[in-house]
Amino acid sequence: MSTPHPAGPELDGVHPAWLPQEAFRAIGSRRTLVRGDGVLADTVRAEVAYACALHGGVLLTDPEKPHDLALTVGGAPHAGEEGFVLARADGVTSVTAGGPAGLLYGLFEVVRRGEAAFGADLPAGTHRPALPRRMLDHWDNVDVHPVMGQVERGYAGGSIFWRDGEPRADLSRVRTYGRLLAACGINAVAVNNVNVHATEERLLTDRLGEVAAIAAELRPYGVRVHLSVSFASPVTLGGLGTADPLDDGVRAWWARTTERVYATVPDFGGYVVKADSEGRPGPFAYGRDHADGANVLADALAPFGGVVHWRAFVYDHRQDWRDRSTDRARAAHDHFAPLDGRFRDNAIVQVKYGPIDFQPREPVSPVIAAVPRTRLAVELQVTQEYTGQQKHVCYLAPMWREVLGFRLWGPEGRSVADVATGGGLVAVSNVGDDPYWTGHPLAQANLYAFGRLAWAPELDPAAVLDEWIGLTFPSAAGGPLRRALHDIMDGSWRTYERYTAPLGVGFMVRPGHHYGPDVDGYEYTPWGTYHFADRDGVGVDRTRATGTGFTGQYPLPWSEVYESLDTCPDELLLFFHHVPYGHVLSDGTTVIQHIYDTHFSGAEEAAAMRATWEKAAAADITGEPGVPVGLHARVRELLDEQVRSAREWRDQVNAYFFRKSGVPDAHGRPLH
Ligand code: BDP
Repeated sequence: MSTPHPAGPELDGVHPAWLPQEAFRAIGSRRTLVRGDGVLADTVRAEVAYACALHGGVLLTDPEKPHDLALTVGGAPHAGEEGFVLARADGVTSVTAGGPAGLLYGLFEVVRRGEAAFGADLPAGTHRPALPRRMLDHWDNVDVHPVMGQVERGYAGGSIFWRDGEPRADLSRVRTYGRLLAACGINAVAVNNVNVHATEERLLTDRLGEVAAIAAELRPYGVRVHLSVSFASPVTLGGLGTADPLDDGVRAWWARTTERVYATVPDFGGYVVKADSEGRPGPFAYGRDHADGANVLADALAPFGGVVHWRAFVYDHRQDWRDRSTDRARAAHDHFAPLDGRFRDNAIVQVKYGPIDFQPREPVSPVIAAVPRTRLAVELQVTQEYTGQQKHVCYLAPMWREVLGFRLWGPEGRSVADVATGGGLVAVSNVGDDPYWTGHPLAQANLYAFGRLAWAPELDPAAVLDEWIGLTFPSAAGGPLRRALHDIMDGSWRTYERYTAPLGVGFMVRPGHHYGPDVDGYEYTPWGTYHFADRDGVGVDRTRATGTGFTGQYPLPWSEVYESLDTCPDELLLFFHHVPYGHVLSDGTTVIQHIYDTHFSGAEEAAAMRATWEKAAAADITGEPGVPVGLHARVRELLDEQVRSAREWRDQVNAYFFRKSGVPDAHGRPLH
């Protein structure tokens, strides 16, 4: 179908992210035997040949020749298509893969381990992904959208697929992207925005060739392509009078259209749909529900083994803020819990991790516990829409680790990751055509960590960061840089949380673009994102006793834990409760004093991050082969902005709550 990477994957002017040439030294300086057929095995051979050309080793195909590393497909059926067994004995490291994809992932596991893969003997260990689909959704537009630009919520330049309405002529960067994704375990990409505008709609029909061209670049790295489609397509593209999912003509249109997709892209992954959400068309217009809607697409995809990812992000964005019964947090559960059991087997309900919208702190969405007879995927946001927009360092793996490990039915019950084994883990991509891929060079770690946690949700975020550092800065990784990056990044999500909206209340961002503070920005809008601060207190009462009843959407023990002020975790207090400023938290501080303290310390921590980066630079990290000078300067500039912005957050939030409450800071610090 397609040839593997023809040559070196380095691109002119583009930073090679976590696979610079140096990362291949351990493999590239050895004798490696590769056995297997097909496009993925060819990729592995090309990768090994490339590494050997760089570092003087040899690629072998004859098993009789002595070798240091053997990469073989077959002989490990228990590892599954994507899994492999890794061992070292008698001076030979071996990867025995369950299928060709396992060979590719096994290769990158050896790359990750570097010299350690060729050291002491290693008992045979089976590696296989915990989640079947590990997917990135690109919110890329084909045309430049007048408000959202080329990439909606994109903070890394333009799209790597499209530019100004046209496909990019040179897709070699997409090939390199596929390589980076394979190296952290990602196996699926949706190439266009969930908000499917007129031009993007046509990717499904007359612009399908563009999708096929992208698929051809990603295929050698085991990444399948998915497409976001509009529910209204039978009308807008097919010229039918209706998109009613129960209409025979509509069903036939989806079936025909999907057949053509597979004729063009035989390994096409499936559709992603945002329906009846923020103005997108959906089944409600025809009096149908979301199971009806998802199933018509699922039926069209089923003969070809495709899946539809149907998003549960369904709510009314024009609600009346005075009527608390319309609590936006409730919406997804209200819509989807009653539909459990009605979705086809290849319809996957894709649920954002929290009930509102990718805030730095939310409780886990109750929908994840509410549809046991439905295949479910959890959606994260790698692009940092609400977490500093890739101007701020905010390493998100600790948050994702908490979400994935959250036990929905209490300590003995299943975790979010367990539930997601039915569908997978999805995230909105943070990649664009920026030379560093992600705008902020350190934001690459989020992309890498997403893939690794989707493969193994129990991984320790600091260990994942360590892997990323080792793979990204192999020459400098043993020195002060490793320590400096841990100091800056390990705790950066909590730092961000401290200087932004307090105690889980969320959404104190500037309306529209969502960068920087505006405490009341969304307070009187219809979007359903409120903090209800007045002179006496703050927070949203979502209890059953006196509030919106949202706590009742959780199973035990959480419905009770969140309902009670005595047991609700502090970090989610204002998400679930409206409390007076004098309410005392578990550490003995009042809510108002906690707001002041965290905002002072958060802004100080941001300044400390900048100092750490400067100090590490003064030691020995500038200049090749450590951290390239350009990268160092980019991070420094961005840290300047982070420090400025963190102070702005501190001052606005503190001043706001001081003026509302009239309570001074216990330590006499200025509140502006
Ligand atoms: C919100 C974004 C918006 C997306 C929406 C979604 O602000 O741009 O379209 O999520 O997930 O967070 O569909």
